[in-house]
This record gives sequence, C-alpha cells and structure tokens, in this order.
Amino acid sequence: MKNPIKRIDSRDGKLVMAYMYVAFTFLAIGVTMGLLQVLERTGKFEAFFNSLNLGYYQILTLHGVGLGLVLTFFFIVGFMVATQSITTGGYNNKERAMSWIGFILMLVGTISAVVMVLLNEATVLYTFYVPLQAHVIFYVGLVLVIVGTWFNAWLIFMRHARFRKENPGERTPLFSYMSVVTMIMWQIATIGVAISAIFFIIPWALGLTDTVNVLLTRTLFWYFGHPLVYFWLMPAYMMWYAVIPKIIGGKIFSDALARLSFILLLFFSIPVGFHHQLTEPGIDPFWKYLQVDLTMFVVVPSLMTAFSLFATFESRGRELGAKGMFGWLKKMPWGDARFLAPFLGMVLFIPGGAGGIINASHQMNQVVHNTLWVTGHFHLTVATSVMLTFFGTTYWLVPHLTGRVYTPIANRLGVLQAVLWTVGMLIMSTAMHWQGLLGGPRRSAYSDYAGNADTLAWGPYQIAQAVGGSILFLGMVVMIITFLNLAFFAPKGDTEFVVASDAPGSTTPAVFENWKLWIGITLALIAFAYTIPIIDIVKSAPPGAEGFKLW
Ligand code: HAS
Repeated sequence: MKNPIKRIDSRDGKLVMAYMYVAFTFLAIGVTMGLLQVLERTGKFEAFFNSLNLGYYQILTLHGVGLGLVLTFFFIVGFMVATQSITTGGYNNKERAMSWIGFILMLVGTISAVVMVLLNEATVLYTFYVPLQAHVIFYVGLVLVIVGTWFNAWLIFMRHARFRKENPGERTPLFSYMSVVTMIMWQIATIGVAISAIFFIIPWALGLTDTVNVLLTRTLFWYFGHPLVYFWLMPAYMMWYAVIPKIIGGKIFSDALARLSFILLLFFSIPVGFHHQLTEPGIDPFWKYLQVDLTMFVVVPSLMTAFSLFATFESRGRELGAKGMFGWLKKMPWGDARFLAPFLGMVLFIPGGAGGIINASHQMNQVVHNTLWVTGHFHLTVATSVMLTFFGTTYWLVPHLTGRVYTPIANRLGVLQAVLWTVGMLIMSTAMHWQGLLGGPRRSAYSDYAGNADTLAWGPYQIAQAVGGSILFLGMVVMIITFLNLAFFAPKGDTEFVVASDAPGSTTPAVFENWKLWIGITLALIAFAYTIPIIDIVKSAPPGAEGFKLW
C-alpha cells in the first residue's frame, strides 16, 4: 500500500490560505500597474494616460508597494508558517492566534497604505524617501504591516523552541531552522525602518517637527532595505534547498551546508546598506568602502547555494545514468512546472547575481546608479528568480492546503506561465539593462524627458520593455487563473506537501543551534559597520535637521 500523504493541520491550512489570497490579489494589481508603466514610457499612449485619473508616480508607488512589499510579505509569511507547521507537527491555538493577529495587522496596514496611494496622498514610491511626504496614515499602515510580520517572527521562534524542548537531541527540521534564521535577520533589520518611521517621519508628517534628517532616514531605510532583498531571497533558497531535490527524485546534498549558507546570509545581509548610497554625500568614503567589501562576503552563501544545487542535480542525474558535467540536464523533469519554474528562476539568477556584483563594485556603481540598469537588475532577481520560485511552490502548496488535486491541466498552465514569464522578463530586463548603460534614468515618466535628445536613442529599448511587460502581464493572467483553479475549482483530492530529505549518513553539527553565538556575531558586524558613520551623520546634520528634537 502507498504511504498516506502527510497533511497539514486544516486550521493551519486555512491560515496560510488567508495570506495567499492577499498575496495573489496584489500580484494582479501590481503587475497591471507595471504594464501601465511600460506603456506610458513608450510615449505612444498619451491620450489614454491623460484620461486615467492616476499619475505615473502614483502607479509606480502602487506597483512597488503592491509587489515589493505586500505580495512578497504575505506570500513569504504564509509559506514559512506552512512549512514550519508541517515539519514540526503543527501549531497550538495560542501560536495560531499569534499568526492571525499578525495577519490582521498586516491586512489593516496594507489597506490603509494602499488607500492613501489611491487617493494620491502617498505618491512617495516604495522607498518613501524624505523630503517626499505622504499622509501619516501611509506610514502608520507600513508600520502595522511590519509589526504584523513580527508576530509571525515570534511565532516561528516559539515553535522552533518548542520543537527543541519536546525533541531533545533531535535535529530540528531544516525548514523551521531556515525560517528562524530569516526571521532573526528580519527582526534586526526592520528595527531600522521602524525607528525611522516612528521617531522621525511620522512626527514630521504630523507637523510635530518642522524638518527631518534626510541622510539619517535614508541610511536607516537602507539598513533595512538590503536585508529586505534577502528577506525575498531566503524563502526562495528554502525551496531550492528543501523542495527541489524531492521534485527531481533526489536528496538534499547537505543539510549542514544549507544551514551554514543561511547563517552567512544572516551575518552579511545587514551591514551592507551603504552600497545603495555610494553616490550620497555625507558618508565617509572609508565606511562605504568597508560595506562594499562586506557586500562581496554576502555573495559567498549564494555561490555555496549554486554549488549545492549543481551537486544535487548532478547526483540525481548520475543516479539516472547521466554522464559528463551537464549530462544531468537531459534527466530533469522538464514537463513538471513545480520544477521548471524555479529552475528557470535559478538560471536567470546567474546574470541577476552578476549584475549585483557589478552594482556593488564601488566605482563601477557610478556607471549604473540611478539608471534603468538597476531596475533591470531587480527585475531579474526578485521579479524573476524569486517570483518564479514562488509560482513553482504555489502549484503544490495551494492544492495541498485546499485539499485539491494538482491536475495535468494546471501543470500545463504552469509550464506556459513559466515560459511566458521568462521570455517577457528576458526581453524587458535586457532592454532595461541596456537603456541603463546608455544613461536612461530609472523612475522617470516619458513626460519627464520627452524633450531630451537621448529620448530617440532610448525609443527602441522602451518599445522592447513594453513588449516584455505585455508578455509578463499575460503570464500574470495565466498565474491568477491557475491559482483560482487550484484554490476553488480543481477536483477534490490529495496533493503532496513537498519536503525533501537529506542524503543518508549526513550529519549536522549541533553548533548550528547556538543562537547566542550567531546573533552576537551579527550584532557585532552591524555595530562595526554602522556605529561611527551614524554618529557622524547625526553630528554633522544641518541645524534643525538633527532629527532628535522629540527626545
Ligand atoms: Fe541587488 C540594488 C548588489 C542580489 C534586489 N538590488 C537592488 C535593488 C533591488 C535589489 C530591489 O551593490 C534596487 C533597490 C532600490 O530601489 O534602489 N544585489 C547586489 C548583490 C547581490 C544582489 C551583490 N539584489 C539581489 C537580490 C535581490 C536584489 C537577490 C532580490 C531578491 N543590488 C546590489 C547593489 C544595488 C542593488 C549594489 C544598488 C545599486 C544602486 O546603485 O542603486 C548578490 O547577493 C548576488 C549574489 C548572487 C549570485 C548568483 C548565484 C547563482 C545561483 C543560481 C545557480 C543556478 C543554477 C542553475 C544551479 C552570485 C544561486 C544552473 C543551470 C544551468 C543550465 C547553468
């Protein structure tokens, strides 16, 4: 008789689906806004855009907040809750209630912020740099979203600790471990943006202070902003390490290596925010250089991940009789969208990561900073590698949660989706990189530079972006249809919750659970990279902009 499928507790399943509904609603809204942007930038739809009651930057804010913050946060939290629930044995009522409280805070915060954007009261983009000012409700909404994620972080820590207490001496589940590391990183990083919003920006938006320290708030934003990109990436790595091996019929190459790469991501993802501020005056070049160096260290766990993935594919390929370095390519389950989508994400992460290294290469950053190159970079990383991985996960996670079958039709739609997304993104992001190298600025509407002599030279690239963006829009439509099908219409039945096991005989050193050590090193690195420059920034602030008036 076949082993019965291990099922998630149905109460946890409903909780996770609540997160998924919000995530996919914002996928639809955000991608639609993206399409409007690329069309506007061609300069060919002026009459249409004049008839819309939405400005370009309002659309861009909705796109960035909706996809970069709302879709990702809801999907990531839902995914972590699901994988921890199934691998640790489920939540008790108190733990589940914590996640529901987190969900409600995140939802109320999202609605508040988005309504303000729609009212054109918060056209400040997803980075909300001052001195652009939004309605205070926008900032309060974002704080609520962050606090909601904290409730989930505490839940993840508590459940992990309970597992250790109830199973002394046993190795903790890899999924739970990776979620704990990600959430520790998140907890430490979000304190920066919370301080910036609560102590500086909100009092200023309320009129309690007349001025705000621009450099300090930007620095606090990027203290959070770089780990934000790893908050997107680490859940994708969780799937690459702990799901993909099972889908191809293999085993995790090394549990210990996966844990080590997560610990390195914890160390190095926070003390690197200055690589987003390399062109900003007011930060001593020494500290910029130091953080650029640390950025090169954060590349190492990604290289380890690449190594581990190649090893997983090659081992499985050899088991199936493959020969040579790339013989495994012939043995992979190409027709399975649960594999194809994340795999295409991995392939595009190679140029995406290389672009990141170029951005981080100190003087070379001057060539690309604030150009469309950067937009091309993050569309390859978060919008392709991460999103395709999330889509590949949706195909088995959602039917598992709703008690439905992942049908061959859903799989065919998944394959189509992965191809559309990859082709669309390749066209759009290549054109963005190229236009960036020609000096095309990022975050600019056609109307901003319509009279510029360079506009003619950029024309073909903008048309290419609109073509790519339209294909991506189709990809989004296919994804939403598949999601709705798996959530509500596919036949009732069982779909496996995919969790890979590791190779026989592999061991994991107990030191990995030494949280005091890992958190201590992380805090020391942050103190090293940030203390002196922040003191400098505060001490050298222009009169009235110290930002400490309230204290
Ligand atoms: Fe970045 C700007 C540097 C990774 C996202 N980045 C951004 C922004 C975003 C973003 C959103 O140093 C814009 C922020 C804004 O609004 O201003 N980034 C890096 C570096 C990395 C990096 C060094 N970024 C990411 C990831 C993101 C992301 C991941 C989202 C998820 N980035 C920068 C810098 C800037 C920046 C500067 C500021 C630019 C400026 O001037 O404003 C690294 O972490 C990348 C390491 C990755 C690798 C690739 C490893 C490859 C793997 C795949 C293996 C494939 C397999 C398949 C196995 C080294 C793991 C093989 C199959 C075959 C058939 C071959």
